[in-house]
Amino acid sequence: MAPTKTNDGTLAVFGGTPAFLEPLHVGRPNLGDRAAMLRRMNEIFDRSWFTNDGPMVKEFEARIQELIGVKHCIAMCNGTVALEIAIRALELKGEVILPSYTFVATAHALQWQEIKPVFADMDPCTHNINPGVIERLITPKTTGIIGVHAWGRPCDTEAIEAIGRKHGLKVMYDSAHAFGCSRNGKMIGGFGACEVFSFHATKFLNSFEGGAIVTNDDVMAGKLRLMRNFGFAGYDRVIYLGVNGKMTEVCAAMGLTSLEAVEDLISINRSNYEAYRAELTGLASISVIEYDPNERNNYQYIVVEVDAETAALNRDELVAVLHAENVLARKYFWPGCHKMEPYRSLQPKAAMSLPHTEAVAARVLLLPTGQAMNASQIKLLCQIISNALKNAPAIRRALTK
Ligand code: T4K
Repeated sequence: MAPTKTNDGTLAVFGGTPAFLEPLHVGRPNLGDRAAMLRRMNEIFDRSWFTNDGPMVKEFEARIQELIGVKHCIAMCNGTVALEIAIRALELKGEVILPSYTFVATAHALQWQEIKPVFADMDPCTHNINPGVIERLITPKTTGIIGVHAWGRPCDTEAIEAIGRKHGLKVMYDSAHAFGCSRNGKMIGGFGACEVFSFHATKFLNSFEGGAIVTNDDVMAGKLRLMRNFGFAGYDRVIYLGVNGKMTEVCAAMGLTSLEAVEDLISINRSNYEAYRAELTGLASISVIEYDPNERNNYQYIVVEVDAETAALNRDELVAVLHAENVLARKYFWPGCHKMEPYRSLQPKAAMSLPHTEAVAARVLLLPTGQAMNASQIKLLCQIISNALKNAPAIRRALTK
């Protein structure tokens, strides 16, 4: 745990000592049972089987299939390559509709394959793609829709898939944030033609680097396994166009160790989330996004909205205050994919149809959680926010000096 200061509470933006003597990161990796991980590492060394569909990868895939209730899990080297392979396996081309409010990897996975990402606005209440705007973005070139379950809160899968069926479009999901979450009682992973998880170090389920495509489609699963391994169907026999998307044994070992810790991590994340809510509720113009208590959530993200119209300090000013205190709050997914290259140059007018994306991207900040945080740190962090709001005019002056 990062040590905290013992001074008089003067905010660091005014020259006080930072409240936390070491940086608090958003996305600090969580660790399952270290001894179990080391045992698995030893097994890998003893077996001398390091990658190429090894036993740890197979076990990891089987456990995920069982946990999610899906027929096939194909583990990959990371979420971005998994997205690229899924897009290719679905034979998406031309144009694909997706939200602009996502990590840039979702858009890059399309553009990398010369498919145009067509950015849809979000529903500001859910931060997910607004199904109501999708139909007007469909052109003769549209082949698919990618929904993103931002912060693990599922998209409106019924509405998106109904549009897909109506227009003959394939639907897949970027479920990078949503491992362990459910919609209407059904685990994320079972929706659309396929769903893609990320197991990056910063994610709820962490395999150092990693990802997976999950699907109930047998034919697609067969194709995905070939594509992941250069199209090999046996020694010297290549029967399909493929790439290297394989997960290593060490990553699978970490994934298995994280899987065993899932319930503990949910409980830590949830109690952090509730501590933040308790401390921040009541602060004018600040709100913490809600998770549906009737569903399974991983509570991996503490997402705070700062109402730009009424807040004493805007989001960027609050982030500057927190950074000065060694709290490395993040502005995900600012400024929106449409404002990042190459989309900014390729689609200079995209912003005109993305008002909610722009507004939400300007008011969201993420705070640290997971095993790295405890209740007293959360209390202190929230006191900094409260203190900053009370001293807004002086902070503004200090920040513009
Ligand atoms: N789709 C969505 C919706 C996604 O959010 C992501 C990834 C993807 C697709 C792609 O999946 P992958 O190909 O990554 O599997 C970070 C993560 O690198 C990225 O995985 C994640 N989304 C994104 C939301 O966050 P950056 O550029 O912000 O990373 P960085 O280096 O600034 O690290 C984030 C914070 O985590 C830092 O404050 C430091 C801390 N950290 C990070 C690592 C790697 C640690 O404390 N320890 C660590 O080992 O993208």
